[in-house]
Amino acid sequence: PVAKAAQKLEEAAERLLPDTPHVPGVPSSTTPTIEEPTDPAGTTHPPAPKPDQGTPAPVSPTGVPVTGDPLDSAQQGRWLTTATGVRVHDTDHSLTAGRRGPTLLQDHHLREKLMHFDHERIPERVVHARGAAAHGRFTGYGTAASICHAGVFDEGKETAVFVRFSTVLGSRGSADTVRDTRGFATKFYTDEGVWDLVGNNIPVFFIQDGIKFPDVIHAGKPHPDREIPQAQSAHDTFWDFVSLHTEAQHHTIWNMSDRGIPRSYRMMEGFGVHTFRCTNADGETNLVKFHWKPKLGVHSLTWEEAQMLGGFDPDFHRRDLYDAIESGAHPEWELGVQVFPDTPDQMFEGIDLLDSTKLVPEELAPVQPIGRLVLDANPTNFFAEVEQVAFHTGHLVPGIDATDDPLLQARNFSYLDTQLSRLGGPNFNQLPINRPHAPVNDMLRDGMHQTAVHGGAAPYRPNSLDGGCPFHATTDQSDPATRAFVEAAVTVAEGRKVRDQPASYDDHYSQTRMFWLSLTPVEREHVVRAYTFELGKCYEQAIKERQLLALAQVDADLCAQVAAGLGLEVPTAAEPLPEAAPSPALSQLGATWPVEGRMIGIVVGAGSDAGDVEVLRDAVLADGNVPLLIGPHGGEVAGATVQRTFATARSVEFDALVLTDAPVPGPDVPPSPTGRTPDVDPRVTLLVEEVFRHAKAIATVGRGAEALPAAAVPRDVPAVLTDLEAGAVWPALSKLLATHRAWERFPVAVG
Ligand code: HDE
Repeated sequence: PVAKAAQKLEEAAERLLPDTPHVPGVPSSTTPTIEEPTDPAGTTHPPAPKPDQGTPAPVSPTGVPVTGDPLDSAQQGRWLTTATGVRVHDTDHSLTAGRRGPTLLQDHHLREKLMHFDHERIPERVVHARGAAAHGRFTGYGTAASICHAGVFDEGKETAVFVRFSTVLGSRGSADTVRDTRGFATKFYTDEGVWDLVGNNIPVFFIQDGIKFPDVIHAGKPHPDREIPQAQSAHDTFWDFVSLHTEAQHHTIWNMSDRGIPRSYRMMEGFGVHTFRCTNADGETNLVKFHWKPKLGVHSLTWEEAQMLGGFDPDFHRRDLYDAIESGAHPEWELGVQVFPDTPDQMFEGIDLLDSTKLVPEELAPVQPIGRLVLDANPTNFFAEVEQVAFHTGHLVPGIDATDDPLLQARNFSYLDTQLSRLGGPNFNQLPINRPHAPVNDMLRDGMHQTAVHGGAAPYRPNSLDGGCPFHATTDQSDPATRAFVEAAVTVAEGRKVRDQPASYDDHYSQTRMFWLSLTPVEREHVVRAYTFELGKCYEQAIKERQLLALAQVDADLCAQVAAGLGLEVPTAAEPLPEAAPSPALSQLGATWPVEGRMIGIVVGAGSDAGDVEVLRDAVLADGNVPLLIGPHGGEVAGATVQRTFATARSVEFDALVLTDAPVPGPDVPPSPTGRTPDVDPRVTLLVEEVFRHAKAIATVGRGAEALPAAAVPRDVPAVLTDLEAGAVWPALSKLLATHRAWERFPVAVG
């Protein structure tokens, strides 16, 4: 009967599945079979470390040894587990019915792994999506006491901070070096709760009233039909907006200047932009603008460098910040304040302090230092910290308060609102990066992603069930350990409800012109080129013409040069040009600055002297900068390990270049179409040409100077130092780097 049943089964199978090559359990002699592997785990994988073998010491990109137990990067312990802590023996193979059969629904490990992966992304920030951040500490000088009683400014008081830098327009994966404003947001975890100073690297903003924010951002973001261009203002909708809303002209000229393309987050100023109100221990109020002044000075990329980096190293600023901190060059800023009397009109020297399109020149109100910020630790996990950090202009502490600036008022609504959808519920302040370092007793309960297990029965007050807890703190401000946050008791302007603005908001050009007049000739030339490039990318003639009209109100020379570049008529200014005087503090040039965390490219080849190379490297390193050896191939050259090869190096990565050889073309250089073999490797020649064109310092030792002629670099020009002793190179170079670039190398076209 068994044989009969088997035959019946075979017949049935043939009927039902005539094309099926192989019915399980029914041998078929006519269909090919595939040999199955004998080892289900696969034998082709390279050997992986075993749990009891230890793990090789990790290496960092800056060559700094990574210390600590590698097992710390695991969450807990050494064994892979499911999310519920059950140990897993195989995470590479799904549970299937036979080796070639379907996957079983029962495979919980597979389902859990995919479910979690499928939900790894959260909405990116609607603006400032692309950023990088670091931990650090802020130390008060005690000098703010006369204007502000916030404990964070007390002398010697140290407060933990987290700072996130960002671009505004681009998506999370966009390039760092685009022309844009940069965010500079600082979270102070003070003893009296979190204070967020959510600023930018430009002291003014595009609009005066927050109700226009969605409009200006819609105009700056990619066009809604094609979703291009990414992370740019060089397109029609942006220029359409700023030429129609001319209050944006002041912010726009800052963007068109070198401030729009910073060399590094470490080399940017930061500004709170709005005016805030501070209260001192006697209850007196003052109006205040916050400034971050970088220890390393304010420096920028050239436009060509910025564009090249967009391709060669889109993560340039993120890498720079991380590498500098890792290599011990901890970025520093001084926090300063401009202080203005809290007068009823909230004006200072004719400048409306509630108008965020205006700044107060430092010559009229000096920036007075009140504390120091040092960033000394990189994030451990980008998503958990940089992505999930939630800043808010409403996060204020006793002593610091908002003003009626309509831009700030709108921000106080917007940040909470956006975080609700970005972080998926109302409990984002419980995330580790947002958690205050002060005790929290908030009566906020439940909701999505609640992680606290609240005790007590009465989350309301007053109550008689939880011993009356929590209690109101006192409005008496004398004891920081017990006082509450109290809004400054200022009189609010009264009037009819209106949708209108003060008359002072109509001045859109006096400070735009002041900015232009404050720049040196080379900085002005960059502004002209930036406008010409950006408007040249617009296709709508009317928009270019309207923006030229706006420029005519700023400066006739500026307008004429941009018009010439666009091939358009120079319009006449509709109104007389506004009165304006230069503010020297607005120029980036003319001072010297400390040199730290700079990248020094050192070209080495077969003709380099190993002793020279060692002396050079050691001097650069000892002074807190990073030497990067560039050789014809990886491995060892001139007795040292090469970090970049001629194939991987590009000039934009280096702040200065040292040539220790003039290497001949390597075997990996394709033959020249002319049939003539160049004397020097053409990739080295390109390095030298670009570094020269970007006004960066060049030094040569040994045979290095022989590489200059191929790049048409003369010897007797500023910041080209030839035939130095190795020991003399770094002292000379660091002196040159203190001014960042040698602009004097080139005659400037624009006066
Ligand atoms: Fe923001 N801004 N902003 N902004 N802003 C955001 O909040 C907004 C403005 C700034 O690294 C958003 O959490 C409105 C001025 C920084 O996480 C959002 C207005 C300044 C960051 C928002 C402004 C800034 C943001 C998007 C006009 C300089 C990044 C994601 C009234 C003083 C913070 C988020 C970070 C982020 C709204 C204007 C700085 C949508 C409505 C002026 C540095 O809430």
